[in-house]
Amino acid sequence: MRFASWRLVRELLELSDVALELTDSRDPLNTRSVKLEKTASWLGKPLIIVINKADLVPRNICEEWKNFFKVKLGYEAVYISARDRLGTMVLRRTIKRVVKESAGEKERIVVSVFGLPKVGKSTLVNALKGRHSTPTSPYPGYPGYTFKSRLFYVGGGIYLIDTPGVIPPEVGDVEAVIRSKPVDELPNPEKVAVSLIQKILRYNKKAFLDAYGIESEDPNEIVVEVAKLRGWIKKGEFDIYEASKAIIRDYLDGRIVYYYSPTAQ
Ligand SMILES: Nc1nc2c(ncn2[C@@H]2O[C@H](COP(=O)(O)OP(=O)(O)O)[C@@H](O)[C@H]2O)c(=O)[nH]1
Ligand SMILES: [Mg+2]
Repeated sequence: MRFASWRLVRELLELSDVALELTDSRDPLNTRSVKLEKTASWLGKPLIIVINKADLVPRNICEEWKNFFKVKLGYEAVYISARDRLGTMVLRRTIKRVVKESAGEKERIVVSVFGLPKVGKSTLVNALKGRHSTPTSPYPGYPGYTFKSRLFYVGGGIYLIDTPGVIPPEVGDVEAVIRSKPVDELPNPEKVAVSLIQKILRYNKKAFLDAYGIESEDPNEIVVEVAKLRGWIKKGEFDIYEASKAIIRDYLDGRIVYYYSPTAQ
């Protein structure tokens, strides 16, 4: 996993007419990047907050987040499921409207895509590309930029820059930790899993009952139970290390139900 430098982020923003900030609908607050939002605003680029993985969260919660970002923070916001290709038409319309409002009618709209690891940037780019997209030539005419990129035409006058801005997590929440590295490379996954379980149980007491049939609400017990269920034993003891990583992966993959409302802070 390679994070974008903030220099690359600035260059991508400068080249685009509008930026998409992808967040995970299960925890938008800890998967947004205030630094990205500020950088875009400083460069005068409009930014749309895209609440992705809406298929994992009830619709009314998605609506609440959309309103939170719009009304409380003044951003354009849409919720989508990139995986299921739901909401992509609304996203396209929003892109066009936002660019029109900020820069007037444009024949060609260039869009950049940003977000923390695993929020769904690649999935969204593929969903928008569909079968009909055509790569254009390398992004021309910008001497002095540190990266080479291509534009993909995705229809309707919209072009995507194919270099995603992978934003390094800034916040201290466990959400940032699990996205900072591939799960297999996380230092101390046992501790990370316990924090993650605590976080999940705060809003969903039944999360581990539903996901694994485990009744316990004690984080350490839950990890042991997962090791038992999978039959993971090492040197005569339950393999807490592997179980911890499995729980983190199951959460990232949406197999453990978790979400909260913006008013539940
Ligand atoms: N349930 C669900 N999963 C998604 C969605 N979009 C992406 N994913 C999954 O989230 C994981 C990370 O997606 P990816 O596009 O690689 O994220 P990236 O790191 O931001 O490029 C993958 O397992 C995707 O299948 C979505 O809308 N719903
Ligand atoms: Mg990706």
